[in-house]
Amino acid sequence: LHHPEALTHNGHLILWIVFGLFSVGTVASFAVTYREPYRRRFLPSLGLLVNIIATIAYFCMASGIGGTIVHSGGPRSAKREVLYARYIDWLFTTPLLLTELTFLAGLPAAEIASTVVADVIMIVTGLLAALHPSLRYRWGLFTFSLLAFLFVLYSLVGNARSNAFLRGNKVGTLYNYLSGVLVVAWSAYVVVWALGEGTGIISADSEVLAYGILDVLAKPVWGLALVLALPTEAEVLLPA
Ligand code: RET
Repeated sequence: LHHPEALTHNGHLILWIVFGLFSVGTVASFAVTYREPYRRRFLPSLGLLVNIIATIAYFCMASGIGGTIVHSGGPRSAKREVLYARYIDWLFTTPLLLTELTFLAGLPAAEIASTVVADVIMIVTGLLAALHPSLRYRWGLFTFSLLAFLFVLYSLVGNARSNAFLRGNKVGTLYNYLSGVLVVAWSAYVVVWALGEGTGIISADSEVLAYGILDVLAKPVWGLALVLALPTEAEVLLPA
């Protein structure tokens, strides 16, 4: 590559569009949270926070900060723009999303904590993988990230699922649905990473589009589905 694979005008346009979608998601989450009485705002307010953080992250990326050109040894991605701002967003939002889902399931606090810690390790090693200048070591860090991800998935489909069914059939069914969508959507991030940052098979612009679609699905759509489908049995009340 003679020129670094940087975002073009199209990439920035997509980032602004996703910023717009998240702004709408934030307004919707705000409305959904504050129409609830105070004690019922725990789950919706986590979703609101996720949308606020992502809106700010997309504003930064669209307006041209939060990216850096990375030099890798690989043939396809010798120089490429990596939007590290994503990982800062994910560092806060993925724990919040997991907190929503595991509280819904009624998972014991210690297991929520270990799931969230694994998730943080996943994001931090994923960021380091994206920034590492050597393609070989990049896949080493990717492997750490993937192992942490597998731990997260294991606790979601194992213990958390059985806990959700202990809270009743309605909660179990909703949990099954939401965790199923989560497993598929989150796994798709790994595929996009491998095709984008990992190998340079897709352009930086295509990567922006793919992550944009996944982010809108995994944050506002998924979060609003959780809150709007919540049966009374599944409420997580704030202390009185
Ligand atoms: C990376 C690359 C390294 C391997 C793994 C990854 C997983 C990322 C995930 C991201 C999820 C993001 C969400 C964001 C917003 O809602 C870092 C791509 C395992 C699972 C859900």
